[in-house]
Amino acid sequence: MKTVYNARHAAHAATREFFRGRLVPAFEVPARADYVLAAVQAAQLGEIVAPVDHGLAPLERVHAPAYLRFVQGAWAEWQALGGEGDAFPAVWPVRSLRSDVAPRSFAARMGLYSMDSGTPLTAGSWEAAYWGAQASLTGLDQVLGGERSAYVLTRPPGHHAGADFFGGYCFVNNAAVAAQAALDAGLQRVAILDVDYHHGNGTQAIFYERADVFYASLHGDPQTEFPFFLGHADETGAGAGLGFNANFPLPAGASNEAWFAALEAALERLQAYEPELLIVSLGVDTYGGDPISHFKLDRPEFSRLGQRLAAFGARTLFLQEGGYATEAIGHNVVAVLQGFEP
Ligand code: Q9C
Ligand code: ZN
Repeated sequence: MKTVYNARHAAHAATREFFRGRLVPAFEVPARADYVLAAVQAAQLGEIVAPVDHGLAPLERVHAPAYLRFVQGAWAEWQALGGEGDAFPAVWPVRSLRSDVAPRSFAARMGLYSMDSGTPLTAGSWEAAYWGAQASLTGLDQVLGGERSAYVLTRPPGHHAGADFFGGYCFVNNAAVAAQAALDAGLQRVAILDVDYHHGNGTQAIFYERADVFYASLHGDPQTEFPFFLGHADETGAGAGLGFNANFPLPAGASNEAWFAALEAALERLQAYEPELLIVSLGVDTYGGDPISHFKLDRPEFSRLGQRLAAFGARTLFLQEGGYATEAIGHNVVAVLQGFEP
C-alpha cells in the first residue's frame, strides 16, 4: 500500500496546551508523524509519495470560505496584536450570543471559529493543515485510480473540525474533504468509518443531513469523553440524512471484546449501505498506552482491525487522525495497515 506523506506537517508545532489549569507539553506533536513515517519505512509498506496540490476549491466544498481565510491569516493577525507564543481562543458565542456577525476583533473571531481552548494555533498551522488536505486528495486519487487502498500520513488530524470551526487539535477535516471530492468525482455513496477514540463531531455534522455519505463512529462515550457535546447513539441523521449516521459510544475503559462487537455493528450498517468507497478515520488513540484516552487496544487488536477492514471488501482510504503515545503510534498504525494488506 502506498503512503501519501505530508512532510509539511512539521510546520504545525505547538509546544504547550491547557490541561487542568496548567500549560502542559502538547500531545499533538510533530514527532507523532516522524515515528509513523519511520515505522512505515521499516515495515517496507510500499512507496511513499508526496501530496499533489489540488488547490483550495476542494476544501471550500466542505468548509466555509470565510473560516478557511480566517485560519490562513490568523497567525499574521495574532502577530500584529503582539501575541507571544501560540494563539488560543478565550471567548465563544454560546447560547443567546450572536454567531451570525463576525466581529472585527481577532480574539472574538478566534472564538467564533473554534470549539475549545485545547487547540493551539501556531505559525505553520494553516500550511500543515492545507497540505494535509492535499495529501488526503492525493490518497483519494490513488484509490480512485485503481489502487485498492492508500494511507495518508498527516497531522494535525481533521475529524473534530467542522464546516466553520477548529478544535480537538483539528483545523481542516481531511476525511470530509476526501469524501466530498469522491462524490464530486462521480461516486454516489461514500462511507466514513471513524475508529479514533474520540467522536468525529466535525465529520458527523458536515454530512448529518445527507444520504450520500454514511458516517459511523466507535468512540468513548461523550458523557465523559471529548468532544462531550456530540456522539450519542440517538444521533441518527436528519432530513435526507436520516438513517445515514450511526454512533457507537462505549464507556471509558471498555474491553476489547466490547470494542470489536461495536465494530461489527458499525460494519453491518455500512455493508447494508453498499458504499463505493470506505474512508477510515484512523485514530490509534484507542491504544491501551495512550496518555489521553481510555480504551485498551494493542498490537494484536490493531492487526485484527486491519484484517477485518480488508474482509469488508471496499476500496479503502486510511487517513491518520489521533494517537498520542508518540513512540508507539507507528507500530500501531503499521499493525492496522499490515493486517489489511499482509
Ligand atoms: N489534555 C483527536 O484525537 N483535548 N483529538 C484533550 C487532554 C481534546 C483529540 C485534552 C482531545 C482531542 C483527533
Ligand atoms: Zn482522538
